[in-house]
Amino acid sequence: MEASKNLLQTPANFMKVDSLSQECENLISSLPSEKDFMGKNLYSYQGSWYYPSTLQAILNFQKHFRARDSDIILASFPKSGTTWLKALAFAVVHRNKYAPNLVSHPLLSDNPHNLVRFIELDLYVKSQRPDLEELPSPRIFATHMPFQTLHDSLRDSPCKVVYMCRNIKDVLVSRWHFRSKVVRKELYSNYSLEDMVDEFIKGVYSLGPFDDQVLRYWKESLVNSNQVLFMRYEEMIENPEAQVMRLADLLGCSFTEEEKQSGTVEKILELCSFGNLSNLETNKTGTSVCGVAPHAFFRRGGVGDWKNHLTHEMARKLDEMVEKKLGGSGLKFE
Ligand code: PAP
Repeated sequence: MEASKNLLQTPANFMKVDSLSQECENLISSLPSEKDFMGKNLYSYQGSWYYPSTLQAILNFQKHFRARDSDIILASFPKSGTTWLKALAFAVVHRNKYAPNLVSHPLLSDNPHNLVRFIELDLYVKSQRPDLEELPSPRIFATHMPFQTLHDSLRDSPCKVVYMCRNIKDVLVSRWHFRSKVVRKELYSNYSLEDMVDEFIKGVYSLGPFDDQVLRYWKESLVNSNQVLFMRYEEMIENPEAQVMRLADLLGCSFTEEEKQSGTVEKILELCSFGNLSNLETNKTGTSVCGVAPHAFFRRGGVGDWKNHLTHEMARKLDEMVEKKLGGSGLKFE
């Protein structure tokens, strides 16, 4: 705990240095290891890189989680629109209980990360066995784990998985700004945006690599479209009504004609919009159970901010890497 306080502006759960089980210690000693941008150890487990506390949480999850068929898992690579997806899924699924224009709607008084909690960055990092049995169905959880790690723990449950994907260049720029909000500057003062680009190219960074994760969820959504929905941040921006209807369809709560006519879809979109959420007191000054102040999850939103930050060469390197990894998969980024 003390160590994390020294590193972070806010005590984000994912970097906490808590005690590890013997099982986790043993596992770690057998895993490939690399240093992150602050010189902290990262370990490669089932195709992704983690800090020890996250790894411990994943082991807890894999051992103890019991999926319900009605569960909904929101998956994403960090900075791909997770907060937005959490808000939308919550509003869509619970719209009969909480009408989107309700003045006491939970999304107006609490932040999306408290209403839809992260599996490995919140629930299972705080407790080896969080009590999830009391939660009413459908339960909604979120994760940044890759499909292979998540899937094993679902043990053939047909529960729904929604994946939100975003252009790698906007993801990187968003991550860059987010990092400056949660990690003290002096700990990476020599570390440039170009270094982050190289980190992405190499694929060694917390919760990375991006391309492997995206590709796997993409393929799963193609072969198992009844269970896995692949959404894109850019499509959400371009045609949000159609995308929210896809979301509701997959979650088994399609909008009725009456709802469509009466503007329920639009009201949900307005409730969950960047403009609305980012201006709420709860998201400006509140706290979140995942250890990061909610305002850090709202910057500017939208598509293409990378053009204001990345040089032509940085963008070229990222495009080349994506083309190499995702070329031929049918998945393209502008
Ligand atoms: P996480 O994966 O770490 O939980 P996530 O919510 O994916 O974070 O990332 C935050 C990004 O989503 C920010 O993007 P930016 O840095 O490019 O601005 C944030 O602004 C954006 N975001 C948050 N809420 C919304 C929303 N309601 N609509 C659109 N974009 C949003």
